[in-house]
Amino acid sequence: MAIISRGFGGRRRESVPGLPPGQYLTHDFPVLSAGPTPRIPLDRWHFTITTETGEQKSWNWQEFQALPSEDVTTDIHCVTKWSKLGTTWHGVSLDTLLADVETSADYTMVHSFGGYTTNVPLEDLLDGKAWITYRFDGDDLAPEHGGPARMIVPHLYFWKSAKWVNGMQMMNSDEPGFWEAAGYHMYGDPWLEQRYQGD
Ligand SMILES: Nc1nc2c(c(=O)[nH]1)N[C@H]1C(S)=C(S)[C@@H](COP(=O)(O)O)O[C@H]1N2
Ligand SMILES: [Mo]
Repeated sequence: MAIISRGFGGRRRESVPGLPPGQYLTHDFPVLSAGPTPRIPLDRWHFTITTETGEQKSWNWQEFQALPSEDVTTDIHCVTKWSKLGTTWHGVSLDTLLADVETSADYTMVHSFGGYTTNVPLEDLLDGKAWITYRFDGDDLAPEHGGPARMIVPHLYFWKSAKWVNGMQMMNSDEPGFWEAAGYHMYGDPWLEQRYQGD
């Protein structure tokens, strides 16, 4: 009997629309940080794109705030198995930030204040798939969730969504970031359960 009810539980979970395999729903917003929360004064904030040829494009907070921004409603999926559906954010799309950037690189390394890194293919940041957000659920983004601003790449596991983001480097070949070097998957598609290397 126990085996049958476990089976049912598994099937019921997987049948929630929008919930990738192996995930459960949470209504909290857990905090997952590999180190202390950096406090970044707005007058020291910047976001810098560096191409594979070394060209740079940079925005300070004021310049960043002046860019066109949009509301985003999206589901998020952490590799530790929690998912939140219908989260609401506000920020600038990577399409806007990358519009005038000339590159032939296929990969990027996203960098954060505090030293965190994560690799994301360039095409996964384009066409309305990624944003640098500074509001969550109608409020300024809390420091523990990445404020003043974090990237969100919600179609990949949430470790790809760098908190306290400050830049990205274009790369001709794929290289592992912080968690990827520790054994997490290089791509991280939650629908394919790409949690760890070899998944
Ligand atoms: N800079 C930075 N970004 C990060 C992390 C981190 O430790 N440092 N953790 C990642 C992981 S593993 C997850 S699941 C999410 C957690 O975001 P949250 O704390 O807002 O829930 O942030 C991701 N981005
Ligand atoms: Mo995570």
